[in-house]
Amino acid sequence: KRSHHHSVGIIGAPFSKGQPRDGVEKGPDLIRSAGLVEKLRAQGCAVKDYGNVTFEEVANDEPIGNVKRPRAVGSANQRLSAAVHAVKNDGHTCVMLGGDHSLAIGSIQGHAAAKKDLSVVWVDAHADINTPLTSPTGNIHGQPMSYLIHELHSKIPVLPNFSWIKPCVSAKDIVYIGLRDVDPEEHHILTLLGIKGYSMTEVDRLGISKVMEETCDYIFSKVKKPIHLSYDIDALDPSISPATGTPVVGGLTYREGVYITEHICQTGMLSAMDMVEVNPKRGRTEDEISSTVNAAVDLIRGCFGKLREGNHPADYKMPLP
Ligand code: EXY
Ligand code: MN
Ligand code: MN
Ligand code: MN
Repeated sequence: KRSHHHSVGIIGAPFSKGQPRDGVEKGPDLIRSAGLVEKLRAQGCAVKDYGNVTFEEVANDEPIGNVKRPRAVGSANQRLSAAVHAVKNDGHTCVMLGGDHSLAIGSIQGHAAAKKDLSVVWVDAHADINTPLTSPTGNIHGQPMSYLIHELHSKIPVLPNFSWIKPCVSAKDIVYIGLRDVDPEEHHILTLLGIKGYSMTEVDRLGISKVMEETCDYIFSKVKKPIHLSYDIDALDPSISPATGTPVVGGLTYREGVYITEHICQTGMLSAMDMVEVNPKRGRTEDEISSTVNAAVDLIRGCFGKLREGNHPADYKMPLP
């Protein structure tokens, strides 16, 4: 039984320059149009929508090495970080609507500024842990974790507009779920740092309930740190969420995806989350777009108490004849 009521602060980040495909900047408003705020209120949450972060136009954003649009990404994340910090200081659980996954840099940084010592649960087909020097594409949405982890700090070169970033997560406080497209360089980093991860192979072997039980045993093994849940919609199978920039076959089912959110919710430790990489321009039909967006909304609802068994308000009174 849960009488816990959630106070949710929503911040939109319509930003796409961490990767090359446009459309992902439409994610925040699309997720709102699908009724996110109303649905969270209907399930008993107090919701404040802080609107969208505005980003500066960056001229002459030439690559540094192979890293694409570093100045725009650095600047956007600095603004997002301040916005997330403010939402946390107002006492809400923060929901950051992306936008591409490079935004996890600002979201986690802003979260860490308000809450010392986070754990990060990263649900994604990809590990997003390339350094600027290992990245095969130069796209920063494949790199955010590398800027945030203490143990990788010495491997990160200086980039314009990145000097405000201070590593704020320890390798031992991270769990990946849903991995199935990991670059060799990333696999080396994950192994070297001993980062905990449940690839789709482990999801197949253990089942999602055991994966979540182990995930929480692991992150809560010493102290109960607040959780930052970074949810990339491409963790789900593309049959459910095709409208995304880098779909990979063999993903989480809708039910596994929702189970993760229900389990994270019941820990009572969710402090901030990201919902990223919803890109309507990558959907081939209206149905593909709505399936992706509705999945994103349902995953967020699962994080804030929606149960598939049903819910009712604690003070519910049956009508009398
Ligand atoms: N690992 C590849 C890269 O670094 O470019 C692909 C990254 C895709 C990242 C998506 C959003 O999660
Ligand atoms: Mn990602
Ligand atoms: Mn991904
Ligand atoms: Mn709860």
